[in-house]
Amino acid sequence: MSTSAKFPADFHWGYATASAQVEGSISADGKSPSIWDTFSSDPAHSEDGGNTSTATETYTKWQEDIALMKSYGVNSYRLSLSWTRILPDGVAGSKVNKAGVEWYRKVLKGLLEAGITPFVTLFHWDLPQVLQDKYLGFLSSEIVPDFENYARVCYRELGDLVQYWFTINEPNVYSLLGHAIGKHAPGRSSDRNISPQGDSQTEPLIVGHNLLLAHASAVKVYHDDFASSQGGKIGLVVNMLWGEPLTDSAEDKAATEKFLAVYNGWFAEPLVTGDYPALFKEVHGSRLPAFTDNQKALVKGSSDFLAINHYTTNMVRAADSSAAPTTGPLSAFLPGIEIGFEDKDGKPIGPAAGLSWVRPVPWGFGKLLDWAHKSYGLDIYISENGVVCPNENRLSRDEALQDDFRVNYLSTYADQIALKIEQGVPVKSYLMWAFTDNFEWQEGYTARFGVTWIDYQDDCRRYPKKSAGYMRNYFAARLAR
Ligand code: PNW
Repeated sequence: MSTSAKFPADFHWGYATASAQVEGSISADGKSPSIWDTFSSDPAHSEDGGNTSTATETYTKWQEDIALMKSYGVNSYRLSLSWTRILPDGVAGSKVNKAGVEWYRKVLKGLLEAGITPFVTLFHWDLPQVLQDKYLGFLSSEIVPDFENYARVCYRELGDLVQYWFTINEPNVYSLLGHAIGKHAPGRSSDRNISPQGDSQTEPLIVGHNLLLAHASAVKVYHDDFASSQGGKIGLVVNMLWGEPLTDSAEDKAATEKFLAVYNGWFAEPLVTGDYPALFKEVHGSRLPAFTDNQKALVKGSSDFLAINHYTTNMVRAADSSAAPTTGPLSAFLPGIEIGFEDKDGKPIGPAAGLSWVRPVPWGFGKLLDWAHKSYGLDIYISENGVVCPNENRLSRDEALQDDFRVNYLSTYADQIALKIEQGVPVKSYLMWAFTDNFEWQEGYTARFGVTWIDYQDDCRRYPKKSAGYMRNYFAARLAR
């Protein structure tokens, strides 16, 4: 590495997307509905009534996308597979949809020909609706063999083109937003104004348990039957927040430990120890399903690396045990703490962005990298990181293309990675969210996370934002050759 290089030559950088958020063409070539196709077809379920039916039309525009990405200088790209394109009937033993497989083969080959390494997520939340209808999806342990089968089909049909697999995206967010808060598919919650069904205290724990077992089973299949011939790596993607105690008091420090164990540790610690963090068990008591000894052995060591999606930092303080954070994914799930964006003097720890739950706090990212390295000791892949600029959706196109707020966010977060690599933290990738603006779940199309602006009024035409060029130059100057 030359002395000015900050990232090793084999460092992976680029952008990320997910099938339901970009593909569109939701009934093309034999695809069946996912829970997000169904859920978003009700306009009440998103900010602007948006749904998955067209998204950014990547299903038809994939060649243009690869060319654009190449012009951005990236060496890597993260995408996800739509289960319902590959196995429209969902269940184990059902027919593989050749047309769906072929589409992904074309995309993966196109990426490789452009010199871009694909990182492929098996499950980024778009569960087959048939499996939700049949046994309530991840609320049932029946999902485990069906997911294992789906994973095997993917390795068999696509694995010759893939060296990096992510099993499941953000099990914590899928559990909490889908089964406690109820704002994500399948939309279950204790709040009867939101859903006729659900129990926010127990269901996320059951769903989380089955997600971990599904993940670990899919990894076992890869390790046993594919890793030696295909030579890839595989692991889980966890959404992680950094939490900083509001004061030096023992109470605030303890509350912060609990916050980190419950949000980050819930899915990360079992990968290493085969069981939930002690603090997590303490918080949830008998509501938490227990792993059998065989399951512990299956889950322990089930990730070749730790993939982290990270967006922001919260200040944490101890609160009355009946209080719960009022914002963010943990609301109504973690009593006894309060979170916020102000320090003890009431000063904001970062400027307001275009979404209330994200604020730029680059030093928090640095602390998270240290903590994750110390806690789990695995190689770290940053699989998402990004921001929405203030008012971004209300700006004209020309204004939105000058996304200095994002330039600042992405470059200062990338600087933290460079710093931590220098200090010995094994960070292997920086995959930013997102390649283009896209369908942002309950925000519909109103939250624009992309480094590419999408004109939803004009055939989803793509326009590079300033950040795309900035990050190309950033890595051109810092990546060792
Ligand atoms: C992640 N929260 O979701 C997902 O992996 C992406 O699909 C998504 O587009 C991206 O982050 C931006 O939101 C999250 O409320 C959704 O803390 C919500 C939260 C976190 C992550």
